[in-house]
Parts: sequence; structure tokens; C-alpha cells
Amino acid sequence: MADSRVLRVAAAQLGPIAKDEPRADVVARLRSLLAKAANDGAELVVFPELALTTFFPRWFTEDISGHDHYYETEMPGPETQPLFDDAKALGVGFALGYAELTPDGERFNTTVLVERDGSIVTKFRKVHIPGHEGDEPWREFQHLERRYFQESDAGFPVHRAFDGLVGLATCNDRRWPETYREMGLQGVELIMIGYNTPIHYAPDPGQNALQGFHNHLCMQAGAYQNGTWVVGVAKGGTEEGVESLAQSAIIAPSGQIVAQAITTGDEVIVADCDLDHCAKYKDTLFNFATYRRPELYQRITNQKGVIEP
Ligand code: CDV
Repeated sequence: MADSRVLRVAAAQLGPIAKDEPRADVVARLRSLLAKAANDGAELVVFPELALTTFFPRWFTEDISGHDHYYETEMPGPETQPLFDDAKALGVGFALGYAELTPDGERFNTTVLVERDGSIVTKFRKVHIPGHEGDEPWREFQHLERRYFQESDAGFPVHRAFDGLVGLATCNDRRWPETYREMGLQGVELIMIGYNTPIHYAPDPGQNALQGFHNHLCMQAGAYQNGTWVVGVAKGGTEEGVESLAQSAIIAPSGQIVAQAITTGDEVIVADCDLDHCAKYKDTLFNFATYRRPELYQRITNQKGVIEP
């Protein structure tokens, strides 16, 4: 491990990506944000979920292959290779969300994590897939992630990278306490999360006004209860008529927000994340070995996660 474990991290928030915006133009935007972050001294840049395309799950297609052009069949591929080259040249790593189509025809909502030398640390696939699978034209706009992506069964592994223990989650994953706890139990020190969160929630519009609150609530609680840094990065603004939450934030192990985006567009925010700061929580209030007692309250649950009588 390096002497100092202060990692300068950038959250590279994106504004809207138009349906017809060429991949090359999007990559140019990402490269410009990466260069700005590197110029600000960042060693790690976190981009949002599905950062290469518009949020295409809002549109129904009978034949899923009609959306194949939104997916990457290789990472890096010819159009994304420049980002990897920049990372190596600038000595700055990144996390980038994209739609993945495997050679077997499987579709995942994936994030690639790249080290400062341009090498791939891991590819994380989203676990909690929200929304619906069938056509629901009554909605103002649809959220068809369950049509276009399958759930990953690989959970939330933690990786030795960036001189610490780091992990990933994607958008809806951030609302579930077990996401953070799985990684917390592995000693995670920094969790990277990209998101696309429409302000309008069709199943219960009463939640619309609370989107910003819920976004920070779950990430701040996850950080605090597991003594870890959390970097939450939005694709915000109004994309193809749909307004999405911005408010990207870098959160300390205390649960405090130490940096927050002030726009709904392309914006870089940075914070010095001292990975050693995690121990202040992991070794005291949240010393799992000493205080955590799941054996005193855990019950056997069935496959649906329901407690058996
Ligand atoms: N991309 C997402 O996972 N969005 C969900 C919305 C649909 C609720 C989210 O949890 O933000």
C-alpha cells in the first residue's frame, strides 16, 4: 500500500445524452471531463450509469434486438479505446457505466472499472433491476430495464485497487442496505455508484418531490453504517423530455456530503478521500467483529426473502 491513502476522486456528472447523439460525440464529452478531472489532480473519475447512450429503457420495442445499437459488445471497443488511452496517459482511472451485450446474447447494465495504468480491474453488473418488462403505454414514459437487462448473480465483490478496497453498485442498487453491507463486510473503503433517476415515479408520483432526499438518504446512510466513502454520480437534466435528478455527491464515512454538483449538466466535482479515515468508523462505533450480532436476530428466509414462521 502507498504511504498516503488520500485519493483525489472526481464525480463526472453528465447532462442529457440525446437519442441520436453519436457515440463518438459522447466519448468526446467523457474525455473532456476526464481531462478536466486529471487537471484538478484526480486519480479516479466516476461516470454515471449508461454513460455512453441516452437512457434507452424508456422506450418499448417488441423485438429487443431493435435496441442492439445501444449496447457494447466489447469494452474497450474501437470507440471507447481513446478513454482507456487517456487514462493511461494521464495516470487517472475511471468507472464507466454502459449497456453490455455478451457473445451469448446476455444483456447487463454494467460498469467497467479501470486503473490508473489503463488496465481493467473489474466489470460490475447491476444486481437490482427496477421497472417493468412489458409495454405499459399508460406511463408518461416507460422504465423497461427489466426488459433490456438481466439481474447479475455475482453480488457486490470488493477489489484491491487505487491503494484501497473498492466496490461498485449501479443506480437502484444504492437504495438497498444489503448492497453496502455486503461490501462493508468485505471492508470496503470506497463505493462508486452511477445513476439515472427520473424525477417522475409513475407507480407513486407522491415520491417525486422526495427524489433528491431519498438519493442522498440511502447513500449517506450506506456510507456511515459501513464506514466507507461513497461517490454517487448522476446523468441528470432533461433528456428526451424526461427530467432526471442530478445532485451528484461525494460522501465521507461520517455520512457527510463533502462535495456536490450544483448544475444538472456536465460537471466535475472533486474531493480528497482519505481511505484511512474509514477506520475511524470501522474501528469504533461500527466495529463489526466486536458489536455486530446477526446471530442474535437473523432468521432463515425462504427464496423470496420472506421469514419462515
Ligand atoms: N436507473 C435506475 O435504476 N433508476 C431507478 C428508478 C427507476 C427508481 C432508481 O432507483 O433510481
